[in-house]
Amino acid sequence: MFDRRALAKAITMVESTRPDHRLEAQRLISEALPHTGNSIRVGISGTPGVGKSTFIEAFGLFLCAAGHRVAVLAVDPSSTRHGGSILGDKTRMPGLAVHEAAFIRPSPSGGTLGGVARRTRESMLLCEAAGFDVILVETVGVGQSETAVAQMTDAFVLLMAPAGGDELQGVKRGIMELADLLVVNKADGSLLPIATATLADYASAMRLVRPRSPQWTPRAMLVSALTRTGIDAVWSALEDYRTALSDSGEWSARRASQQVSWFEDEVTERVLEVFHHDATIAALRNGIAEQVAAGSMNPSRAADELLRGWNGPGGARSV
Ligand SMILES: Nc1nc2c(ncn2[C@@H]2O[C@H](COP(=O)(O)OP(=O)(O)OP(=O)(O)O)[C@@H](O)[C@H]2O)c(=O)[nH]1
Ligand SMILES: [Mg+2]
Repeated sequence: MFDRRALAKAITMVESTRPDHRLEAQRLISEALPHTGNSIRVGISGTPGVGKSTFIEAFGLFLCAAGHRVAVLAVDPSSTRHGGSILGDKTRMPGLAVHEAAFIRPSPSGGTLGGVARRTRESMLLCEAAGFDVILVETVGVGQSETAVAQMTDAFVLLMAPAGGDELQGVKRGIMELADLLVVNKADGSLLPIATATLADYASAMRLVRPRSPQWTPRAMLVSALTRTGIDAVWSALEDYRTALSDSGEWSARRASQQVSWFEDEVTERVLEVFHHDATIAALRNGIAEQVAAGSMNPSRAADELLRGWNGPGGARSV
């Protein structure tokens, strides 16, 4: 059963880099796994200031009122710079922060995108095991974190601000391709006309990008997170999306392939870890780097040279 403190502690374990904590985290994940899978995992992205937190507050409260349990996680590898956005996130979501059917976990501070992504995947599972059936993963729409989030969630919602034609031109096609749902926020007051025009622009731009799924044509819609209008339509669209993908088997196929990519990421990470902690490599590395810097060895040959020095984990020659 849901125990907020136990969940928070478990997430702290999976966020820790201490080797003994890693073992404990793996145990917790194994325990959680049989109780996972019964949720919808939604990535929510958008540029700073677009209204992600305000939207999640409105959307989360709407879902809680409808009987759901909502967990909010944040992926923000850049948060090292400002030491995490704990206060920011919680004060922007005052209602959700104190709601008994909601759980907000701010960005783990620091680390590589890969590390943050792994912790988020594990945290999602822990939240599911604790009985949360809607998992919202917030990420700032800069850098590569949205791709990582789109790959670990079921649905990807892209929030956009009302904007003129020039700004629209600047929106990267890559991010549009990720969106299952494009939501133009701030459709209120004096911004309403421009939001409406922006929606039309995006809707036609979206017709040019290849949809992620053959079962789903991405939709664009207007909301105001501030006045809480259009929020229910976002949820109905997500439910339609879930139905379309579930009926065709794509939902579970995607989750299966996400498990495999997670495994692949873990392998890559382990190999790198072992490699970087290898004594022979450490001894060779600087010397070879000096030759590269001096121009007496080309970087590509240097990499071969370094790998030749590696016996692999456990001493078995593997390269
Ligand atoms: N008019 C209007 N303002 C909004 C709306 N949603 C958010 N805002 C305002 O936009 C500003 C940024 O909102 P946030 O929710 O903090 O945006 P964010 O995307 O979470 O920002 P970061 O966490 O910094 O990336 C705040 O001043 C909000 O009050 C909306 O629907 N309409
Ligand atoms: Mg925010």
